[in-house]
Parts: sequence; structure tokens; C-alpha cells
Amino acid sequence: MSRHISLFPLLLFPSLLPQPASAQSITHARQTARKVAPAIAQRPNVILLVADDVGWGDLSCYGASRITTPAIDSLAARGVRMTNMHACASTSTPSRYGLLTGSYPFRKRGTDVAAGNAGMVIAPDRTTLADLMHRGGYATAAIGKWHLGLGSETGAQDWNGRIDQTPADLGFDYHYIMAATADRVPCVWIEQGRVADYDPSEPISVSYAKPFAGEPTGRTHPEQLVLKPSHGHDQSIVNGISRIGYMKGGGRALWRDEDLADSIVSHAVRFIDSHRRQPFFIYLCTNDIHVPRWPAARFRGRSAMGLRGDAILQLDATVRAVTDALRLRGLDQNTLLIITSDNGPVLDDGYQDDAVRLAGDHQPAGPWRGMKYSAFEGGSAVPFIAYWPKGIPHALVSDALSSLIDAPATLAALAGVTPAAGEASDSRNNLATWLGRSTEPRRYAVSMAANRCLTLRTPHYKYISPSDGGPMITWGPQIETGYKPQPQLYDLSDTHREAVDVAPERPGIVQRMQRLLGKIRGGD
Ligand code: NG6
Ligand code: CA
Repeated sequence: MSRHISLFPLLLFPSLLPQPASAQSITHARQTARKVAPAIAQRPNVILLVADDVGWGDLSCYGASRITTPAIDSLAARGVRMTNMHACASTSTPSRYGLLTGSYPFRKRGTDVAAGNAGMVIAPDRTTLADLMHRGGYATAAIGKWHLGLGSETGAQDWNGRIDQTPADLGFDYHYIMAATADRVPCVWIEQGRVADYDPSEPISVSYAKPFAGEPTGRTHPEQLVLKPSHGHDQSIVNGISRIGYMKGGGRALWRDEDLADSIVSHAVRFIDSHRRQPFFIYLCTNDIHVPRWPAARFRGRSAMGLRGDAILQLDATVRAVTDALRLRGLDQNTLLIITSDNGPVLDDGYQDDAVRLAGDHQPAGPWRGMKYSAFEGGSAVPFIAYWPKGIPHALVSDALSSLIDAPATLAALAGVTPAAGEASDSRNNLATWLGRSTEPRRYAVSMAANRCLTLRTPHYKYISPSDGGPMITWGPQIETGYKPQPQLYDLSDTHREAVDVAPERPGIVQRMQRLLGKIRGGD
């Protein structure tokens, strides 16, 4: 009994939960918690599925009408769907840095979008979400997109041998990852520190400085391409698609883009199979729906929105495959499955996949202004669904302001672990809100736009720090940046839209937001 108390204080004693904002929904949630508590005999497995560039408005449970995501919707219908969850940044590397370390990416230089040969961005001595889960007795895995660098030194990785710093140094027992993104070389899977299915007859070289003599690039051999770039992405050609960066060799280890999602699922299922008798934690990062969008043949032409829509269907199928695998193994009742995204959506992100035209009136960022990269809400507002039959038996749509910075402290709490002083110090335990047992919002959510401009959300307001940069992204995507040399303030208490900058009329609030942000900056 005492063991269970230490592991599940919230579930056994719902009165420990923070005081609710909405009494009615919480009374219901409390009764629910009392009812389920005795049934819970062991800590839940946790699968944190972080999709890539999936917008708040890209899923039908968030109101998308031109695409249907039945697998994700069915989890939302029986779980908690949050409408005000924020990523730590509007691009991948800093967003994932915050999610895994519980420390804001603005605190550390070198947390911007990483090249495929970047050294590991998280220092091995930093405590991560995986370390905390491990401390709680979980078997831990990172599977899929990584994008947080590898090796102790940029450009010095041994792609033909053992890479000297990997997720293994950050608390992950197992990893099967892409070094960066699908549009960046090297286009090979890395498993336990080595290139998976390594082909000794085709040694691998990687450079982000210059092409390899005699190797075709998108620029020199556009006739070899099955998918052409719209901006950038004209360097090495792998699988008929030109990428960012140059690579040579790889042979049979080179991935096929159409197989990426299946590889992610099969390795996740394999990990589940070999760890089903102890609690496991999987940081499961899909490539969908990042560019190049090149889903498996069975998804081609299945959506009304071209390759981007087909990739969303592939993501939904990944979710179905994972939930089916859990059910078949009798693990579905006691696994917390979270579906979220690293940053807001983008249509044309560098390949001629016709995403803009085929989106029609589809609103990938839902009601929010801006998209990926932006300081506006569309950059950081992400979908978030938590599904756990034993722990969340009743559906809830929660509009509580929340942030993925809380992942380490929150998921650690589920594992019965409290971070020590100095660990994940920007992260707070928000388990009650994440599980829909409270509608208590976070006091604030900090996010970082592509140019490192900081934004601060409170339940009512959005503050955007003054920053350099024009009103639109300059390298291709048609996206408003939200950058201005003056501080901006938007009142979001009764609208989603950052339409009217009220900073000039409410200098007192601007000052309060600046003071709060200053205090947060001073932390850690
Ligand atoms: C941009 C890339 C874009 C994407 C992004 C990172 C160009 C022109 N654009 O620089 O295609 O890769 O970086 O996306 O190179 S993220 O979701 O991983 O942050
Ligand atoms: Ca992303």
C-alpha cells in the first residue's frame, strides 16, 4: 500500500490536487479519480509521441474539416484534449531541448535548428526527462526524429564506427533515430550509437561545407529528382530527393523516405515487446509531417490535400499501429499515450509538394495567427492529447494554458520521481492538469521564435518582445514572423486572434509582462 501511495499520491488522494478553476468539472474529475484509484496496480507505461510540424488545426478532433484523423480522434474522444498547449519554441531543436531538459532553450546558445552533423546539443551531465523516468524504474527509448545533435564535436562524428555522444548519455536505454531531420543528411538510421544496417562497402562521409567531387546534387542534377525543392534543399540527392548538406556513401543503410514511418513503428513495437514486463517510456518522434513529405504508397492520393495531407493520414496510421500493438499485448489500459507536436505547422517548407494550393481553405494553425517559425501563437500552439484508460476514464476538453516545458516534472511525477534542485528547473509538475483532473492553468508559457525572440503567454495576454527582423519569413515560407522593434501586447481573453496590438493603451500590463519575463530569464 505504502508503495502505491508514493507512486500515485494524486490518484489515491485527489484532494491533493491544485484547487480547480471550474468547480463542476473538477467535482466530476475527483469522483472519477476515487473510482479508478483502486484499479491501478502499477505505474503506467508512457509513450510521448511528438509529431513534427503538425498544426493545431491539422487534426479533425481540432476541427479540421478537409482531413480525417480517426485514430487520433478516438483517443481524444476518450482522453484529454488540450486547446492551449504550447511548445517551448516554434522550431524543432529548441522545442525538443526544452521538452527533454525542462530548461528553456533561450538559456543556452546553440539550441537553434541543428545541422545533421551538429554535436550533441544537450550536455551529457544535464538531467533529462529520460534520466528522471529511468530513476523511476522505467526502461527508456528514443525512436524517430532526434534533431538534438550527436557526438562530442560538430562535424567530427565517426559515421563509420561508434558515435561518441548519443541519447545513451542522456538517459535513454535504447535509441533508433535520425540524426536531424529527413531533409538533412546523413539519411541513415542510428541505432545504439552506430549507423543501422551499416554497409562497409559504402563508407559514409558527411559535410555541411562543400560537395563531394563527382556526387550529384539537386543543383547539378535536377533531372534525377522525384521531388524538387522550392527553396534550399538542393544539395546531396538521396532516394531521388535533394537535401540540406552533403553526404557520400551509405549504400544499403540509406533510408527510403516512404519507409520512415513503418521503421519508426516497427522499432517502437519491438521495444514494447522486449520491455513489456517493466514500465517503459518511449519518446516516439514521427517524421510526419516534416518535409520532404514522401509517405508510403498506401497513403498516396488518399487525402484531398496532396502529400502533406497524405502524411497526416500516415501519422494517424502510426497512432493506430501503436494503439493496436498495445491492445494486442494487453498494455493499452495502463499506458499513457500523449500525442503532441514540436512546433506549429508550415505549408511550403522547401519542396514542390503543392501544399499551399492543395490546402485550399484548410487552416493548419486553426484559429491562431502565424505558423511555424513565428512569434505569433501559430508558431507554438500545438495539439496535445493524453489518453490513458486507467488514469483518464472520462473525456475532457481543457483550455488550461499549458507548456511542454512541464514534460520532465510532470511525467517524472507519474514515475514517482521528483527532480532534485537544479534539475529541469523550468519544469513544473502539472500532472493534474495534463490528466484532466484539474483545469488549473499554468501562470505563463514562454516560447521562442525562429530568431530567438521570446514570447510570454498568460491565460489572458500574449506579449512579444521587441526584436529585429521583417514582418515575413525571408527564406521561402509565406509566414508572418510577429517581429517588431517595439514590444507587442495582445489581449486573448475573448479572441484567438492576435489582431490588435494593445501595447500603447496598456503600458501597465506591458510593464508587468516585461517584469515577469525578466524574472523568468533570471532563473535556472
Ligand atoms: C529550415 C528549412 C526547413 C526545415 C526547418 C527546420 C530551408 C530553406 N528550410 O531551415 O525545410 O528543415 O529548417 O524544421 O533549409 S524543424 O521542424 O526541424 O525545425
Ligand atoms: Ca518541427
